[in-house]
Order: sequence, then structure tokens, then C-alpha cells
Amino acid sequence: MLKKFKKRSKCCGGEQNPLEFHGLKKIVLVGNPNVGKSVLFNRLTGAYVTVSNYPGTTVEVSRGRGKIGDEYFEVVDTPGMYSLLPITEEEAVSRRLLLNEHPEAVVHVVDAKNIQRMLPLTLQLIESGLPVILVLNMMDEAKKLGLEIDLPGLEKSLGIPVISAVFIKGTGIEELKRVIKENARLIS
Ligand SMILES: Nc1nc2c(ncn2[C@@H]2O[C@H](COP(=O)(O)OP(=O)(O)OP(=O)(O)O)[C@@H](O)[C@H]2O)c(=O)[nH]1
Ligand SMILES: [Mg+2]
Repeated sequence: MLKKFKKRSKCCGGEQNPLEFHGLKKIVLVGNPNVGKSVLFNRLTGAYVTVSNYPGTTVEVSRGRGKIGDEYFEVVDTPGMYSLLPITEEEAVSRRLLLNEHPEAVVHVVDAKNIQRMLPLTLQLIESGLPVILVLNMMDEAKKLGLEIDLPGLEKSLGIPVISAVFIKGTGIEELKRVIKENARLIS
């Protein structure tokens, strides 16, 4: 059920319906609460987003349309989750969404300051066969704390793309788009 329809700014005159997601590849944003998923969602999506209750639940899921290169994607912002083994209704929705909607890319956003606490979910996502891209967000705060993270080493041991980001400043968005595009091309 469509619950809300948010118009964030004037739309794009003449272009196709921005709420038409049919046939678009999906990018699903997942991760613990408070890691920057919604900041990323807002930067990836266009003028219109929909916020609707996930079927049969009271949990809200935001969807919007993002453009990477010349291709449109459906971008889905999920409720924060700690594990693929759900305890809360929010986690159950995120799990169902990941497993039922066959995303082209699953962007796991983590807080770089707390990477060790968040990597178990990355492993669960990878083990579930999902096309995971790991984003270490909040690198500004991690750097202030003097944390150094070996990105190439992490990429090598996990076997997935790893990107560092500061989403509130827009850093890492273009690299993420490039990696999503490359991955989507590989599996399409
Ligand atoms: N310092 C810093 N703060 C950030 C960064 N990205 C996001 N934030 C802040 O982190 C807070 C949480 O961001 P959200 O995007 O709401 O987090 P979320 O993952 O959507 O959280 P839930 O919806 O609760 O799961 C906000 O206050 C953001 O402004 C970043 O790169 N650096
Ligand atoms: Mg959010």
C-alpha cells in the first residue's frame, strides 16, 4: 500500500514517470541503524521518492529512482538491521526485501569507526549469495580517531568491492556509482 508520496523538489518536466520502477534493476541499501543509509539514499535518488508500508507490516520502506550513467535504477532504503537472523519487525522486513526482491547490488553501509562490530553482517550477506558492495562511511570521524583501514586487504579477504566514504560531504558517491554500474553490467 502506498502510504506517502513525497515530492522533494520540482520534477524534471518531460521525462518518464519518476515513480515507475517496473523493469529497473534494484539497488538495496542495508546496514545497522545510524550509519548513513538515508543520507546515501537522498544523494542517489531524484526529485521523487515513495514511502510505503512493506506489505503486511507497519514498517516503512523508501524507494526512489536513481540514474547512473545513462541507466535508471530503483534504489531502496531499508530499516536498520544488525543481523540477517531477524529479531525486530524492521530486521524481518530488511531480510525479506533482500531475499525476495533480487537486487542487482546490495550496498552494505557501515560506520568505519565500528567496522569490527559490523563486519559479521557483511559476511552473512556474502554467504547468502547477495551481490554485496561494502561501504565504509563516516571516514571523517574514523580519521579523527586515527583509525587506518587497509581497504585493499579488506577487499582481498572478503572478495567484494570496498569503498570509503563521507556521505554527508558527498565523498565516495561517484566511486560507488562506478562500482554499482560495473557490477550490474557483469551480472546482467
Ligand atoms: N560525520 C559523519 N556523519 C554522517 C556521515 N553520513 C551520515 N552521517 C550522519 O549520521 C546520522 C545518521 O544518518 P542516516 O542516514 O539517518 O542513518 P541511517 O543508516 O539511515 O539510520 P536508520 O534509518 O536509523 O537505520 C545523521 O545525523 C547523518 O548526518 C558521514 O560520512 N560522516
Ligand atoms: Mg535511515
